[in-house]
Amino acid sequence: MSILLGIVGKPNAGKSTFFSALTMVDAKITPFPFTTIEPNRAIAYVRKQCPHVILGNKCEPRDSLCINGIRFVPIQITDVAGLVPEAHLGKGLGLQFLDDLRQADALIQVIDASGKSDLEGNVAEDCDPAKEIEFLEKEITYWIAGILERNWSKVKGKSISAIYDVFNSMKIDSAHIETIINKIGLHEILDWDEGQRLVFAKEVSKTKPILIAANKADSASTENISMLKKKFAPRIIFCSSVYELALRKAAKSGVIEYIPGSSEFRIINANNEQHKALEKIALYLKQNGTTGVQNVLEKAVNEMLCMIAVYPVEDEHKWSDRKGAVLPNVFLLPKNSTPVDLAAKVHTDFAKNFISSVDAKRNMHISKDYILKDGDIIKIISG
Ligand SMILES: Nc1nc2c(ncn2[C@@H]2O[C@H](COP(=O)(O)OP(=O)(O)OP(=O)(O)O)[C@@H](O)[C@H]2O)c(=O)[nH]1
Ligand SMILES: [Mg+2]
Repeated sequence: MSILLGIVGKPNAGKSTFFSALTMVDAKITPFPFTTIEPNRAIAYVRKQCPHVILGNKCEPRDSLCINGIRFVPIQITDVAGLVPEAHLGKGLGLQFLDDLRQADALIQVIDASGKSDLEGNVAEDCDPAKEIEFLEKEITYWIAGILERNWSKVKGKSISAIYDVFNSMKIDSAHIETIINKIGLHEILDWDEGQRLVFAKEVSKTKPILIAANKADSASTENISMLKKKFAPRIIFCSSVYELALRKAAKSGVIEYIPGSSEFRIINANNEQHKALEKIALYLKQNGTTGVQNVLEKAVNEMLCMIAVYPVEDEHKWSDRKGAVLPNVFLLPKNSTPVDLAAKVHTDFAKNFISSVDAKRNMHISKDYILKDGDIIKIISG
């Protein structure tokens, strides 16, 4: 199963714009709250240096893309409805729709750094974007508490292993739950009162890491930007989803040449109006490096989830599969993965019958406990 990132935040923050910019899937975007009701889900790509550059031979990716030596590795992202304060009391669309995020490995909260919309997503002036972050954390805790409440009658009076299943379905493993229970000193028999269940939910909510995408940075004041940086660095990245979306669309229609996430673009064929709009974006890129959108995704995958890209091959000399396709596949694995973990990703039988493995870059055998590194090219030898 590939990685899934969930996009959350208040209405009108630009979640769907952020989602579209990353996936190029048309999602409904309007300046009004609650535009998105049903979740959007699609593929986005994280960038990695493609090792074909070292080899000097062209690669033939099957499960990913390679543009100018950059490998684009697919992951999934999902964009859901907006969340408002007191959603747990039924405000806005409530909390139930967050259940679409159960399978998310991590969350990205999109906030309106410009402060030009209130917590309900209505157009306003001088709103404090930091408030968005505070209320969302609280609602996420209530969401998790709600999941526990809905299952409580089934698990009440049993030993803790009874709630492992509830949270395994949220990609939270049993070891985490056990650590939390020990940390907050709860009984291992599920006889907790409501207050204890809420304390537990608060701890569980911390296991879903949240990265903050400070969106609409193109129209945010310098005061807002420095305040947000001061309060939330290093888990905040500033971005402009409208600019990233505009660049990708312009590239798709041949107006410019632009590689997603890069710090520049080249105009090919633009009319006056397009020139003007592109000049504004070029200025933003000059001042900020990139639009920041792709950086959010990559920080989530590389730094929050600590994933590395590994390339399995069958021919360790040509870095190819049996048919000669160079570096056809790439897998994202959590750091500290071993060749056996890679084998399991390729095929369960592969891991079961694992014999040994070769590091193709160094052309040497490696032990089955070897800790894989980002960019490794590995041949698995299996019985
Ligand atoms: N200036 C600026 N406006 C943006 C940016 N991203 C989105 N917007 C605008 O913000 C408004 C809301 O965008 P959406 O993407 O629909 O917001 P949402 O968070 O999905 O909203 P809901 O689905 O209603 O929760 C639209 O008018 C967008 O054009 C940005 O980076 N900069
Ligand atoms: Mg939306």
